[in-house]
Amino acid sequence: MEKKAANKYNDPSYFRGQVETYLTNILHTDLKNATPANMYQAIAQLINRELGEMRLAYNDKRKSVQKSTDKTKKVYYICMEFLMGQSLKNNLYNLGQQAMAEDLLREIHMDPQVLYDQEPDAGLGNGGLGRLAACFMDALTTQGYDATGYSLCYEYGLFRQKIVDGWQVEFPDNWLPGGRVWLNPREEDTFEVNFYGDYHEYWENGQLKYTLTDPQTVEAVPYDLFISGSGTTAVNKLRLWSARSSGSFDMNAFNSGDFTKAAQRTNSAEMITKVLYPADNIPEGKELRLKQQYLMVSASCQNIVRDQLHLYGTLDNFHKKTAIHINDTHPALVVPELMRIFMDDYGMGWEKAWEIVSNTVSYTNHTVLAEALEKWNSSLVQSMMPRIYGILQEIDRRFRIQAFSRFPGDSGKVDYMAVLQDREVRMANLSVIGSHKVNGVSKLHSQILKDDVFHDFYLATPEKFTNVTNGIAYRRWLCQANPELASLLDDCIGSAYRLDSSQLKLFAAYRSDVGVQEEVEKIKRNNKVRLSNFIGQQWGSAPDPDSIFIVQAKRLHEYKRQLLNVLRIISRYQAIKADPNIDMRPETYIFGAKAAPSYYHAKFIIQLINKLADEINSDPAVSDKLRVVFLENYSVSIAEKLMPATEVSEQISLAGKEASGTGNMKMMINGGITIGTLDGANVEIREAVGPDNIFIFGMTADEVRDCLHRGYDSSKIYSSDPVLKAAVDSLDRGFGGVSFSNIKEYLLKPTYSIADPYMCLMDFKDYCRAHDELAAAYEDRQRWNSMSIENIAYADRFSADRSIRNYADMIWDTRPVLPNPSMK
Ligand code: 26V
Repeated sequence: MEKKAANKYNDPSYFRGQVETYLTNILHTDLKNATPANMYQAIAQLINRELGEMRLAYNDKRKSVQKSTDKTKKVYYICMEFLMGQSLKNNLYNLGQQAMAEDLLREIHMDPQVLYDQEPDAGLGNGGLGRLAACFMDALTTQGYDATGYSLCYEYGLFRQKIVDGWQVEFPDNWLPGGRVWLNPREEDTFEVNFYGDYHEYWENGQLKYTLTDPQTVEAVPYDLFISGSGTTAVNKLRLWSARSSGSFDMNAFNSGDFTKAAQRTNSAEMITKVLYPADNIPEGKELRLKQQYLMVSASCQNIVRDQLHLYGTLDNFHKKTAIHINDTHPALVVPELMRIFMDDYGMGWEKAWEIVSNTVSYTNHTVLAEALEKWNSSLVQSMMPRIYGILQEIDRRFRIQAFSRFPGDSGKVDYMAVLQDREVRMANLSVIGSHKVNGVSKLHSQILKDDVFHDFYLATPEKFTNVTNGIAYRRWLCQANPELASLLDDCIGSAYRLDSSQLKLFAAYRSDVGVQEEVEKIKRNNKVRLSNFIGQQWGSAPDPDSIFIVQAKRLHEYKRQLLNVLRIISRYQAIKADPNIDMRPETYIFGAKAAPSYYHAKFIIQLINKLADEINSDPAVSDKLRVVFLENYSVSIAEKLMPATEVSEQISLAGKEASGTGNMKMMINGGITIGTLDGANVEIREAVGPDNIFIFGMTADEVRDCLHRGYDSSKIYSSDPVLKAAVDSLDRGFGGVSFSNIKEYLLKPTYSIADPYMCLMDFKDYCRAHDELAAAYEDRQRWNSMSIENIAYADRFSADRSIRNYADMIWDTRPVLPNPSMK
């Protein structure tokens, strides 16, 4: 009762009145005439205002809790990417105002979905890493942790993908016009960040001093995005820095009439946050990217230190009240930057500063691919941030002394672990050395970090290493994306699961309940119809909802092996051509994938998928049995339509390469059945559902290592398997009029590295075997539906809420400042 009165926004007539006022005063229209775009704008600004008021009230609460106990900390989650997607529906859901808003829309005959679709995705990330950060903000807030996310306010998010003649073409993603409503500018919290300049070190009274003259100063202007939680009055924020020139113009140039030159300074500063780098898991060692990293890091660290001093007036308890998490190595410069601030701005000595910094910072690794481990050219770092480089040299020097005493005489090992080596700055080593905890994102991945990637560090400091398996914001990916399934769960197990994911397990009791099985099947079919209609509207040809929907949606990368999927589809195509009367259920293969623009080989695979789709879909002899769909511009909002409609979840990376995967969890919780390798979180999915509710195939990570060790020869496998050989050979003639001999060569000839480096051919036969078993299981509708039910139920452990509690307990050592009253 008190709660209701406390929030006027819950009152439908107040809500409606505020929307009407905005429509008339700002947009000069009214409820009768408002377009969906008008309504989106009006409701979104209202919700943003509501969140702002909640934030104000929460600020007092969280600060007083922080000051009154030593058991809570402020968590800062720093990440170059937050792939937020749309916000309106999520915020309405979290605030419990979705029904009220949708009632108002229905009254004016507006389809809520049409309204939600007005909102552009905030595509400020590439894929798994950035989406994880977004899911974590939801879990942090819902559970009442005091947390702030820091990132960059890219003017352009991840490129929009168009497919032209099968080939990926990139277009700018100008998200701000529609997305700006959620961004709250905070001019007054602007910080200055220095780049370049003349740097000189000198000794004075036995102390090393320095001068830095004539740096290029850039302003970092913050834009705050409020993060709502479900069933709570807590509101956290994601602070996005936007770069701006500190002096408006180069006045000398301006006065002498050189206007272009005068504007250059402004332009080059503003370039820093112009666009998100569209590469994930492939090297992109560009100067501008390093500038992005340092801008984000320096502004965030200055802000964090100022917050701390405002609240406590001292830095002495910094690591007791502050946890700074670096999400992958991109923010690793927080280590030297905090050292710089503590020493240069607050006169702290090295030892004390190091003690505080290394006990504050923790680091998550998200990839084991050697080529994706970040390294920066030393001279680039030295010229762009000379003081930071000076500090890196000292970190490196002290680390080497320590490492030598741990591994006496083994200079090879020490060089390998060092920060500065071979004229490069190694960000992963810096992150491990500067952190008190390091974690991987699934059990297998964390083990590989200990055994392999960071083995020597593990030997030296085993207590640093731990695991936190990824999780997803299931209120978005299940409750909002699949409302029919969510309400079936409400009916069966009660609605408590919506805040306490462990309750989801109760649904397993319904595995043999024929009525529930049929409901699950019906809901899946409804979702397939919706997806099929969407595909039809967007690209002209709707797949048959009675075919089985087999989905592989993720970034395009060799290690994820979309090519393995394609080779099998080709063999299916050939089998149907050879036997037009073959008895089979129609199959629809759905792909969603963006390739890094510079990743040529990946783009060829996209073209292969699209050309194969053209040929199969237009061949009347097969098109009623086989269909291939490529979802152009795969994004968070397309994923929200795709996950609920997925029946088969393809998670087929080469074992040992996929750190975790999170799409696998989203499909699972929507009742999709996994066909996959024992890689990343698939291992734990199998543990959760048991071997009968998943289709596992292929080599294990250990077998992959052994096989490579013995010497892998793909051509032997090719020659000994006629089905595989025919599929590979068909690449020469190609599809849709385009030859893909280059891909055949990649599979068979050791041109750049070994042939078929991700071993598609090796796992092909077992992959086909697993698919055959899956097809048989699908025909037994009861069995399939009960598998589906168990997958939904046992997805409970892949909740981001659980991941965040693991981080809080094992890594940050903190507790909620405002425990969610509805959570246990
Ligand atoms: C690395 C690099 C290297 C330099 C150039 C740009 C760049 C950008 C990103 C990365 C690391 C990306 C790592 C990543 O996205 N990993 C994914 O993280 C997911 C969340 O933990 C996980 O589920 C996926 O398995 C993993 O591939």
